[in-house]
Amino acid sequence: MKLLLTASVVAALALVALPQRGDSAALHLRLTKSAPADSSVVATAPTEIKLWYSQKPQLRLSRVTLTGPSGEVTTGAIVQDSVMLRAPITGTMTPGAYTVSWLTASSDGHPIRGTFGFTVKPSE
Ligand SMILES: [Cu+2]
Repeated sequence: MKLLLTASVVAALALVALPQRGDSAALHLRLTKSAPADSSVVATAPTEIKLWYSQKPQLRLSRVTLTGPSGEVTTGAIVQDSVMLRAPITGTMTPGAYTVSWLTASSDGHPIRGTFGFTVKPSE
């Protein structure tokens, strides 16, 4: 009986100690909003990219890349404000289609990435 009890306690502890698997999506943040917004058409070139997440991202693991008709556009150091990341655009933006690629991590440290696009309308 004592042995059986010990075995069940060990089994219960093993369940509690089971590591959280990396595919547990509930632990992972997702992009909830951006500025410019996904698939938006803007009349003037933005001066920054803003990304809002479902939970606080890790700044030191965050990267933002902006690519346009003439290739990559230079962005400055990312600034964090709680669940929001902001990357200033320091390069020149001509009218055309742009893609934002972002990389960050939620609290468990697993990298999460995504892309979205927007268009800068030619001036009339
Ligand atoms: Cu994870």
